[in-house]
Amino acid sequence: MQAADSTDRAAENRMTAIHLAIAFVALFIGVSTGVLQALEHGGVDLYPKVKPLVHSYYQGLTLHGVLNVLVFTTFFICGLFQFIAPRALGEPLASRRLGWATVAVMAVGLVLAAIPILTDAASVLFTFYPPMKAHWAFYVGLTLVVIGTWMVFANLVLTHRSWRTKNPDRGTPLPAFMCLVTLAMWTIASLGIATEMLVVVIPWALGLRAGVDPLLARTLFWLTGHPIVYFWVLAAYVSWYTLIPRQVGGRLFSEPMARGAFILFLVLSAPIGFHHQYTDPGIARGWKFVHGFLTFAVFFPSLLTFFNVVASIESGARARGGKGLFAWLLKVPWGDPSVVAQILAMGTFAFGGIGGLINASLSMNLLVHNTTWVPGHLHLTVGTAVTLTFMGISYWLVPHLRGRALWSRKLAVGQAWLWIVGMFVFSHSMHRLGLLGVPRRTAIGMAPYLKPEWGLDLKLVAIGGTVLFVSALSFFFNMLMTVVASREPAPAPVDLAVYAEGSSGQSGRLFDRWGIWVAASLILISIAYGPSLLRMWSTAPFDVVGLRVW
Ligand code: CU1
Repeated sequence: MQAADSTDRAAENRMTAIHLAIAFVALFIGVSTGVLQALEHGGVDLYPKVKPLVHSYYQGLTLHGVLNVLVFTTFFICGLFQFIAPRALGEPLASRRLGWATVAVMAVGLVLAAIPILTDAASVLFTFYPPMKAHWAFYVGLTLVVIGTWMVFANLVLTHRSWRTKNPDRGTPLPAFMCLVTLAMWTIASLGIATEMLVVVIPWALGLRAGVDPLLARTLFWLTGHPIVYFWVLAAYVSWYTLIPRQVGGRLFSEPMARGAFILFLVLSAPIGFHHQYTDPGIARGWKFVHGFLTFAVFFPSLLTFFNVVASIESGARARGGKGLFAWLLKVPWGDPSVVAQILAMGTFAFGGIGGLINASLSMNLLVHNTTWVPGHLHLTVGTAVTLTFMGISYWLVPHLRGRALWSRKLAVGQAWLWIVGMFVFSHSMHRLGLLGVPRRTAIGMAPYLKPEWGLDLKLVAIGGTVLFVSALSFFFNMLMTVVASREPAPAPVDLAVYAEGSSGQSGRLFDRWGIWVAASLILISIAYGPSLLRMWSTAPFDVVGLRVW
């Protein structure tokens, strides 16, 4: 068996480091405009002051959305998966050349998309709903980033294949299995946005098509736009399932259940996008109901995850001497910033999940649709469950890549708690304001319909947002100091190979039958989307001209 040698690992580490560095720069700019938006809601509009850099609230909001939820997450996940999967398989990354080509394609895409955003030629927010029309480079750039994720998937599939030839009878090691399932789900789901870009939006942005069809574009967008949330969340789950149990000194409660949950995500994540379009005309009520039902179904593997991971943490805490019904919680290693950040992220996700069920309810959605409730919800899910988990991962991964210990563990633990405090204030107020009817995606400070009863919560949005910004700054400061100033050697890395030993059972093999699960996913998508998309496509007049509303 030809295992990966240290030169392979050194090159892979460099690749991962570049992905992470780009992700952090994106996050930094994203949170910097984020705090401006929060302050604007609280009545402190700093946008006129930063005019040379950012022209308007809406350009800032586009930067915030695109950089945080599209760029930061995608680059972080691509770097993380190319680090985890080859190690779990004990193989070198199949093609280093493909790996570097991926970095190049994604970086070029990012630059192409960033230029029109920074020059205020693409202030269309991260959902870029037509007929709002951005410069073509914005769409082409984002498409290249998506293509980069497919290249990561291809590289990991090839890596898995060379592992398989040497291990014909074993189940795929759990961390690698989870990375591959996540990328398979994402690759299938991203066909929606790829079609939107290549067939509908880019020809229109280039002037090859006179008009666009907003409903068709939105439908294709949400075919990808909901599962992209699972692309982010599953990357966090990979860490919760495979690393946290070891970090707390325990073991995963049930490995077959973990694999089963991921397969359910592969099958159920995509055919549910209509829950973002309950108020859209032109989609039959019955199909909206089907998507609503399936959205509730995909809640189930998240429940399995919560149970499995919390049971694993409990086993670790009990192994460290924890006792009682809840007193074992005291034995969780609360001084380990990586553990603290991820456990707090997980706890927050429970609230995000409950809010998600409200969003997904056909009737209750009408109350919260297009209000600040929705970004309030998003900040619990992608803004905390995912982001704080990625920060927690960074607290061990960046020191490992750099070969130096984390600069300050205390600052890191404080940062995670500060994030939770800031997010609680911010998100709770956003949810409340949503129920009072405050619109999302809107510069509220200049709205003529501002109501006095919104006042306190709008102030709390500004306060919560500022606390979050301070927390983010301390994260970046710690990362920077780890890279440039830390002198102590990094502690031994988390042992990813351990699951390579434990997963040779039959259940591993059963879940490795990719063909069945991918086919099930494609069939379900065809059923849930086929009739509606066919009708939209055959009746789309493509006659809506582009608007520049900013
Ligand atoms: Cu969704």
